[in-house]
Amino acid sequence: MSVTAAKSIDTNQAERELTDGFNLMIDALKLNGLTTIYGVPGIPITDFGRMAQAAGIRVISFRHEQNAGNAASIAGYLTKKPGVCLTVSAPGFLNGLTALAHATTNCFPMILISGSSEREIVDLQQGDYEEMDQLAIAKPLCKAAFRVLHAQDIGIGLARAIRAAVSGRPGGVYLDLPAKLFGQVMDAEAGQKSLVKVIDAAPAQIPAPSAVKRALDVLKGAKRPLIILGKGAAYAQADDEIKSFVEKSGIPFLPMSMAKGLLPDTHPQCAGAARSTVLKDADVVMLIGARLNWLLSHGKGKSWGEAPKKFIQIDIEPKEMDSNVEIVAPVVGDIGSCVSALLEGMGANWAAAPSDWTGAVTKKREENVAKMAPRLMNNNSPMDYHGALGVLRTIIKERPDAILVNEGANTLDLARGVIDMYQPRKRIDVGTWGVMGIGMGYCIAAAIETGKPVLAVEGDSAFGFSGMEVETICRYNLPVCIVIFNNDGIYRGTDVNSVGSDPAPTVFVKGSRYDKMMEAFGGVGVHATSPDELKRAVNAAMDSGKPTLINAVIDPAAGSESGRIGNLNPQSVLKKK
Ligand code: OXT
Ligand code: ADP
Ligand code: MG
Repeated sequence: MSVTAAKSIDTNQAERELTDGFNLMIDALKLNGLTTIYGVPGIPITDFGRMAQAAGIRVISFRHEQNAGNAASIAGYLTKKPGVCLTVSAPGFLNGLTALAHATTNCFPMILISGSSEREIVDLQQGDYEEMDQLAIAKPLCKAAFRVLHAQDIGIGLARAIRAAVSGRPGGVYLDLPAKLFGQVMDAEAGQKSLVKVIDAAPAQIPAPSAVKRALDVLKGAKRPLIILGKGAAYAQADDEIKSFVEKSGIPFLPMSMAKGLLPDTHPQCAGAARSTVLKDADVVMLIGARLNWLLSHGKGKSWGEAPKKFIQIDIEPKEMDSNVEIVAPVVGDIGSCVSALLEGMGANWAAAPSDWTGAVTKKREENVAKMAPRLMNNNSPMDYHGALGVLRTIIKERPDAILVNEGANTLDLARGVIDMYQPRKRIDVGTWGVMGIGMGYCIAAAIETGKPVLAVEGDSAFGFSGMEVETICRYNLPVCIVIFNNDGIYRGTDVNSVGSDPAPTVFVKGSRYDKMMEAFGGVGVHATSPDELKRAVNAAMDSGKPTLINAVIDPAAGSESGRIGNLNPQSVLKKK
């Protein structure tokens, strides 16, 4: 029975209990274990948030919907349950939509629930408060979109949204709830009966035995095999199976950014520090939960070298196969089931990968690690990226269960290479789009969903996209330590405008003190000018669990244009001096 169901007298004068759209939606969420909502209140969902909180749902109120949406998306990634974001109509909905599209692009399960204006007025375009045909706008940007018009359909509506978000390839789902729905009253017992507890929301998808055999045959014939682990493999939470498979095969593995830590970066088979070599020289590449998109140069071209390659791909989405290059051995299914089947098919006498190949990869890796090591030990002031990252690398080594949030350009690309990860799903970053603005939303959701300490390594530009949420972090007193790599701008702080008094487009106020922002809301602010100071401040923050923001002063000349992806940035050869 609904917690707050009202009593009323029906036409037959018999007393019966009533419920309404507010209560049914809350009951439906709770019934399905969706007990956290990330959002921004306002018309028509203000009371819904209050009532949800009163009913035991954790309601985390943000300063901007995009950050709430990003929080919901990463909650989905971390938990395999759809993260829920709640927005007001039109502008709030649109603010959340970027995050919904981001969730879909990254294959994170998320449900954006938005209040909306009255259908009758919207459809006649008569100018309702925050009028917008939200369902039509959301549709092309998400995996599925639904609208509920009647209270008795709330249960089915939410069930459809949950299944669409988590089954098959996960993604973002939009659920449109017009204002009138919330106040609709119905018989409480019938209302309870209308709710649906979703059973087996993401059913196992078992690969065909013939596909497994084909993949193993290709792998068996490889002289220089490589496994690429993507964030789909991390999402699948098949950590033990993946570890057993990789170790039994003896094949070098390359983790994509968010798959770092699925097996430790220090694992003897990890080829993260020999990336160019393994991509160029491998003859058989097995993709596990990774797409051959721009992050892997579409599986062709210079970075893949001259030698012909054979690709094996494990993915839950059949249409992913052959999307960029031919996949000679597609294995379609969920990663847990696929990897288990491969393991079983390998039997007891599987020959480990050829040792001349694994030896060559190890040698290259050790050379690169040794080359980088001295750069990480400098104590320069102002800091360069390597000096600052060297201390953060040690801190994560000492605190492997902390969650690392990372965005920026140089701040992202260099942190990815320098900071080793040791446990699955501990590194969360800009993902498939390379989007700035995920930072604070990810910090908040990571702290709330996992209860672990969070360390955010943020470019000063990147931080600006979601910086106001430091108030949210303080309000909920979350164990989040934000380190801002402050180089006075985007990529570098050294650009000048040679023709006028306006600043160049890539630079910010010089010598900004982001630490004062945190102090404004009662958190701890620290200004760090050397790696030693940075180390002390981060350790103090991680020990205390107090919301902390460290303004780490980085040499404005230290970065490069677009970090490691400068090749994607077109430059005019005709530009004026
Ligand atoms: O093998 P080789 O020799 O090649 O060496 C590789 C590894 O083997 C080696 N390595 C190691 N060596 C030693 N030891 C260890 N442990 C080790 N590990 C690795 O190191 C190299 C490099 O390895 P990596 O990184 O694996 O390889 P590589 O070649 O870089 O990989 C290729 C990629 C493509 C997979 C990789 O680069 C990647 O994942 N890149 C992601 C890039 C990305 O997404 N960038 C973000 C977008 S940039 C830009 O768009 C920005 N904007 C515009 C904007 C955006 N994005 N969004 C929105 C909403 N609006 C606007 C903006 C505004 S960035 C940006 C702000 C930037 O300014 P900030 O102030 O925030 O940041 P700063 O730059 O710091 O100022
Ligand atoms: P990365 O950016 O790390 O390379 P991508 O986001 O490109 O990773 O790829 C993730 C892939 O993982 C997607 O193609 C998605 O369909 C797939 N995927 C997600 N979850 C599962 C799962 N449980 N089983 C199989 N494949 C999955
Ligand atoms: Mg910067």
